[in-house]
Amino acid sequence: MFKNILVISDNLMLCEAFENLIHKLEYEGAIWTFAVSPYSDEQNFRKSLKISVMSYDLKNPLHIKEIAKKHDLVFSIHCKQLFPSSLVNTVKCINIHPGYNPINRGWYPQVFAIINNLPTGATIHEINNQLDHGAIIARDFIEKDITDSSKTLYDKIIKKEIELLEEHLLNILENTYDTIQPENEGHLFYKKDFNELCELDLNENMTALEFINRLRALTHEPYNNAYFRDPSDNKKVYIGLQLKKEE
Ligand code: 0FX
Repeated sequence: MFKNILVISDNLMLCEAFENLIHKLEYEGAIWTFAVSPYSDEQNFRKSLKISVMSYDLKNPLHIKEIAKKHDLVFSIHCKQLFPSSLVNTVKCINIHPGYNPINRGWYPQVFAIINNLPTGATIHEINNQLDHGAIIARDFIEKDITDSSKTLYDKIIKKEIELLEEHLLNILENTYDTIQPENEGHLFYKKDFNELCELDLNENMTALEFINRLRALTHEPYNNAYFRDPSDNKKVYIGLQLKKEE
């Protein structure tokens, strides 16, 4: 049974959902703390959450020492910093990943699932020393449709992450869960792969399907992702796609 639990995140919406789950759980006697990384403003999180909120920089060895001393379980629910070995080798750390491991490891899984026609979903896994490689506690697919953009798929994935947490949180806290090892290397994509996708070459040849997939994979309101350069002044022109199936 874990008693001193830290939830590190840069995603307020997920923290709110997680806090609701904690309140619904019949798990007495645990001390819960939330924390944000330096990418987020903790005041903003404090305004919306009832549980106390810290700020930790996972690149700071003193912060790692403090986390390891105070906590016996740490969740990453979309924390933008990597968990260093010094932390994952000392305390049990668990990640909620917005992709189906090992098929969609790494950055913005739904984007690469559309581009590469891969299934996608969500995974809860133990964190080890390699990105999104730890033993899998729970995972599930979501339905992917030709009308999905990055944003509509992402919304389905977040919903699935919360469902998986709802189903498995108590077993995790009681340390009674089973794990399976990822079957293979799957796919791993990085932020730089995403950045490269965003620049469209006006002379590139591709099928209409490939072009539609590229644009819907990069359509995620409110962000400006896909762009081409105006040949007259070299300025970026952002482009998104609207998809609507007939009734
Ligand atoms: O919190 P999060 O949804 O998660 C991301 C990664 O996908 C995940 O693999 C990693 N573990 C986590 C730490 O960071 O990130 P976000 O809120 O910055 O982005 C949410 C979605 O928004 C993303 O899947 C794609 C979209 N997006 C985001 C940015 C910043 C864009 O389309 N363009 C962007 O510039």
